[in-house]
Amino acid sequence: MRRAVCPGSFDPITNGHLDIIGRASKLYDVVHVAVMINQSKKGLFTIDERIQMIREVTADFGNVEVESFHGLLVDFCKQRDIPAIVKGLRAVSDFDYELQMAQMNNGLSGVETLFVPTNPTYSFLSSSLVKEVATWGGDVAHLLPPTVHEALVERLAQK
Ligand code: COD
Repeated sequence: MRRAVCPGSFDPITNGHLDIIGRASKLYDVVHVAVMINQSKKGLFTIDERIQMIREVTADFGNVEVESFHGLLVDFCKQRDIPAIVKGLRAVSDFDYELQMAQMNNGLSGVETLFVPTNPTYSFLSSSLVKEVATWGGDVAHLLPPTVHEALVERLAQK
């Protein structure tokens, strides 16, 4: 059984994330989406809300499992016998930090990182930018799965 993990904050999941998870799901038997718990940073959505949204929008792929984790990603991988991390690369600016993390993770446990070039449609896209634009009334509907967009609009209206 070939397994890989797509890790991230996913606050919330965007079409850029979804594109990478979908492409990974064609390459591996099982793709674990690992939602990082960051105790020092309060997100817009709770971890459970993020997991629920990701489960909904990845259900059709048929081989995606969604869980949270805290601590080191390599420990998440070790516990589940996952040999590969799949990351999307948006631009050269992503590369420096991603390379450092890939080399550190490989040195810690031997896990490999595979980089998938972003779909050019989403190369500028990040969860934080989407939240910022939406906060000021900008239209981000085309950048998110519809259910996630609805949840974002609703959450921002409560603030
Ligand atoms: N197009 C393509 N891919 C994208 C896009 C896009 N538009 N947006 C995001 N992605 C991909 C990237 O691969 C990105 O890495 C991933 O989705 C997650 O993105 P975010 O923004 O949701 O998540 P981050 O960047 O906050 O996640 C960072 C990690 C959780 C991956 C990292 O901090 C980590 O592994 N932490 C665990 C602790 C650890 O092990 N630390 C040591 C590292 S060496």
